[in-house]
Amino acid sequence: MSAPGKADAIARANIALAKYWGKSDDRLNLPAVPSLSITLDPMRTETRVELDERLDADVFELDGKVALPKETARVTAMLDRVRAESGIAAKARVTSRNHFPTASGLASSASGFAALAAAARAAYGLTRDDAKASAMARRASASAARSIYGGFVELPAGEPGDDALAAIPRHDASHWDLRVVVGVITEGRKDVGSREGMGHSRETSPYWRAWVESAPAMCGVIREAIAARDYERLGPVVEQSFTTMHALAFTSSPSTMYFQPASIAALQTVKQLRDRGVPVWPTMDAGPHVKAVCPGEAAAQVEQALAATPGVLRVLHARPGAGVEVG
Ligand code: 2P0
Repeated sequence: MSAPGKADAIARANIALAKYWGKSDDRLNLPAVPSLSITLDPMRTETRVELDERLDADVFELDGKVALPKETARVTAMLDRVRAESGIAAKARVTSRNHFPTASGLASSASGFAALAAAARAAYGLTRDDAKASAMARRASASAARSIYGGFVELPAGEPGDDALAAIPRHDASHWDLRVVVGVITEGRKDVGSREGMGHSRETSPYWRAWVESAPAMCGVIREAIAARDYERLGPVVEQSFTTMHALAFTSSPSTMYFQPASIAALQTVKQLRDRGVPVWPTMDAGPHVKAVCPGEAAAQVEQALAATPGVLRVLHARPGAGVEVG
């Protein structure tokens, strides 16, 4: 075998400023709307892929424990594609570790599948090709396509059938010192997962069509505002992208509501800060946590105010980070 047989990769989480919510092709996992995110430090996943001719099936260990069968099945699905492309049939041992601050409110699937795609391609001897790794990561989890690249990254909407769809790096991490301050809200019931939630929105929300029609313009403004480092233009659209996405979830039947009372309190904190002249706008994902997006110089004030908000357990501070690193 000419493959090195073993490779390591590190990938970071990301947070979407323009949200992805809903698919145009379920089988190929293609998004119905474009999204744009910041790849984040210090939330990262480290993954090792080691080929082992003696194995009859892939083995996946996550954070020191053998993973659940359904988690291993998603890993095997990706490895099967790498095996098909490389022509090497050997199974692999995959070891993955998340270095996330405790209950960060940020999903590890994006960094996890990005690190896996990059490590697996290298271990099976494929030449580094970030666009291919991004498309492969997208098949597993669309947000993972964005974590292949650092800084500010866009994932266009996919036309059904376009299995090559990959993210596009717009600017690297040094382009703009934007910060994301996460207000971690009380751990309560388990939320409806993103995949299930977005499918339900597409099937049942009367606003689905309006979302698909309006999301590209919001993403376009966000793209332009980032290019111009224009925070005044960026902030209101970042808010509108998440409120429109949550309106979709909220108006699904039965309703999917990700907000908890403390989410509202944290959103009010952000609004009050802004009323006092602090540049800060919020976003939220498929969970109750509030993520405040602000320029670096405002971050300390935002952290302090969010930490003092009733129901906010702790506050985390993230900044633009690098794309996938393969070793
Ligand atoms: C995003 N989210 O753009 C949006 C906003 C959550 C809310 O991408 O079904 O795990 O695996 O492609 O990528 C999370 O959804 O969904 C997500 P699948 P994924 O960040």
